[in-house]
Amino acid sequence: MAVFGGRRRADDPDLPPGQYLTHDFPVLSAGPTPTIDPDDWEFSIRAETGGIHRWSWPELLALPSEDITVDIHCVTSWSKLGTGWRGVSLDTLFADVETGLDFVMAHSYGGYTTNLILDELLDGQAWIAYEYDGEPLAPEHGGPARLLVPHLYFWKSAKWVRRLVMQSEDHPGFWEQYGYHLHGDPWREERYA
Ligand SMILES: Nc1nc2c(c(=O)[nH]1)N[C@H]1C(S)=C(S)[C@@H](COP(=O)(O)O)O[C@H]1N2
Ligand SMILES: [Mo]
Repeated sequence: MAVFGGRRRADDPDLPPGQYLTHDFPVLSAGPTPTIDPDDWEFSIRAETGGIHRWSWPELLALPSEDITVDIHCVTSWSKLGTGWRGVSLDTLFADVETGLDFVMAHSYGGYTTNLILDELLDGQAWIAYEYDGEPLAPEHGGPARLLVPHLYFWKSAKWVRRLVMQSEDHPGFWEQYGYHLHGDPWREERYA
């Protein structure tokens, strides 16, 4: 068979191993899209010190925000390069949070959870995103706001994020309990445990 012609996506240096490029924006949700009235929306961070840090929707929008252009990689093998978001850095949200714990469980409206390492959410690595491509984030993509952790497989970017809870151990979240990797680095192909 001729081997000429097709450019192999796997050889694209911007693509992690085993990923292919898509120009669509697939929707992957384990359940229905929750309806969240911005008046009822809140985001919180809970640390072991008992302190709960809470933001209403207007309070979130009043925080300094950033334009973010990043590549995203889904464990089902699609990658999308140069996606554009607007949101608040987790550095801003964690600024006044005192914690000695290393791990975080993200909880979403609707019940989805995913586990993360606090150090991997700081230093410009993660955001609460509320715009995509210059528009309010669509409900099916996690609107009004989702976690954005682009250096990990996209299942870690919890849609409809509601709170982050500090935890002393790296307990598995929703997909991690079904065998997805606890960490999920696409460059190391940490797909399944
Ligand atoms: N709350 C919630 N967040 C979620 C999911 C989900 O089912 N529920 N799916 C995850 C998975 S597996 C992926 S690949 C991305 C998909 O995001 P998208 O639908 O905007 O492409 O969201 C992640 N965040
Ligand atoms: Mo996914």
